[in-house]
Amino acid sequence: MDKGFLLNLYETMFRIRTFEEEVKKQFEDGNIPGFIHLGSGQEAVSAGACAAIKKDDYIGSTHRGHANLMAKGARTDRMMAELFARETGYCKGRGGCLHITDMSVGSIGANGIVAAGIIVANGAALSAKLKNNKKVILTFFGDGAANQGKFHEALNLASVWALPNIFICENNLYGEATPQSKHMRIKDISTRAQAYDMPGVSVDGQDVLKVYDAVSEAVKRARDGKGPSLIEAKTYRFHGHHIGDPETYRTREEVEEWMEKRDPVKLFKSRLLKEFKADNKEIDAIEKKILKEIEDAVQFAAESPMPDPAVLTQNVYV
Ligand SMILES: Cc1ncc(C[n+]2csc(CCOP(=O)(O)OP(=O)(O)O)c2C)c(N)n1
Ligand SMILES: [Mg+2]
Repeated sequence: MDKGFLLNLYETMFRIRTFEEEVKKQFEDGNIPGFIHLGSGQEAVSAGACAAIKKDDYIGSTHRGHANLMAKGARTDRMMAELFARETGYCKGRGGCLHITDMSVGSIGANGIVAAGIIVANGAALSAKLKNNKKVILTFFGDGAANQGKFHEALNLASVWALPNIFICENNLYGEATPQSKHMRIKDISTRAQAYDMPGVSVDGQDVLKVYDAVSEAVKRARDGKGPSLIEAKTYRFHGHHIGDPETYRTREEVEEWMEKRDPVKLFKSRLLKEFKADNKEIDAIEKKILKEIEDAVQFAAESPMPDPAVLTQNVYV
């Protein structure tokens, strides 16, 4: 594999991790209002998946969508400003964590309603099919969302109409406080693909190259007009459901084990150095660049104006 491509994957994952950890700090310092759902630990899913599509393809996202958006190429300064509820944010400070979106990079939206984005994504896929422009959409959602009626309706319709929609389940083993074993009988969510006659695979979501390979295959199929696929990426969120979650439903040991042994950023960094012969200096340069980018993003957000109360109801539906 091309080393530049691999280093780019690392850069994306390191950007997501650094951004998310900084958001946690800024929230705890009182600079960010509302609720924040972090994606630390799940970086390889977004990075690997979005590396398999083109700039003008689409993504559909969730309440835990910062990583999806960054992997698709959104700017971290405008994202940070959105979380700070500033006028310079992507949604002029009206959207925040749950609705942060940048249509210019092909994101059709995050969504605070669990699984609602899956239905909306079929619309984007249908438009691509009707226009025959060969675009595809990656639709991200969680394990909890896979129990919603909307998930089943969307997969069925996408299958019947052979829509170019690649359904990506970020299975982080919990739907809020409920472990997977208590909210479904099956182990592999990908088996649900059988009901809709589409390919379904489960991959290690902590391995960015495994995610990239699986999504690339599904993308090829979708572009060839053969319809949707379901990919389940098994992953883990390092922090609570939202910042401030007391996490009474899982043990500290479990979290620490994932952080120690299954950290996708650390795992890929060590592979880059050993297996792909990357240079320590190349990696250091990437990390330095990203640390500065995120520092600048915080400064941009902090110095940006709050929305003027007189225009607060502009750019919202109601
Ligand atoms: C329709 C609906 N039901 C309940 C909620 C409250 N809620 C927000 S996130 C969440 C859990 C979603 O779990 P999952 O789909 O696994 O995503 P994760 O948070 O693990 O990324 C719930 C129940 C909601 N926002 N929308
Ligand atoms: Mg989940």
